[in-house]
Amino acid sequence: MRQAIILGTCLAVVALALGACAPAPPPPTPTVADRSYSVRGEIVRLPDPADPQYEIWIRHEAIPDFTTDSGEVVGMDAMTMPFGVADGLDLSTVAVGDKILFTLTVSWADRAQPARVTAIEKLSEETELTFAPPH
Ligand SMILES: [Cu+2]
Repeated sequence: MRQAIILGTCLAVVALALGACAPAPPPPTPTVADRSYSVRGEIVRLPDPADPQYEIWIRHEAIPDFTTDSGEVVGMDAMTMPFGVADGLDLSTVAVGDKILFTLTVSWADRAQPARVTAIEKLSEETELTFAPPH
């Protein structure tokens, strides 16, 4: 009797799982390989641990070889914008206003947050950053 109940429960779970899987959309196809850029900038805002987005705001210098999700090199002007933060990246050694050199890793397959900071290091306060558009 007890085995019959357990078996019945298992079948119900399997049926639910199949039902949930049936209309799944096809997985996104990454068109461009992951790419990393070495970028300099200044920290404008650190991520709020309570915010599920967990983004760092950086005023960054131009990224001349920035590549779109279709593989086109379009570059990115200097600007202030948010970036995702790689899991486990230690931000305890940096503060708002710090000049930094960071690695920006762009993974277009990650539709929710393709651009993440994967490494960060503090530059000296005397470092001169350039935010003017290139001419
Ligand atoms: Cu930008």
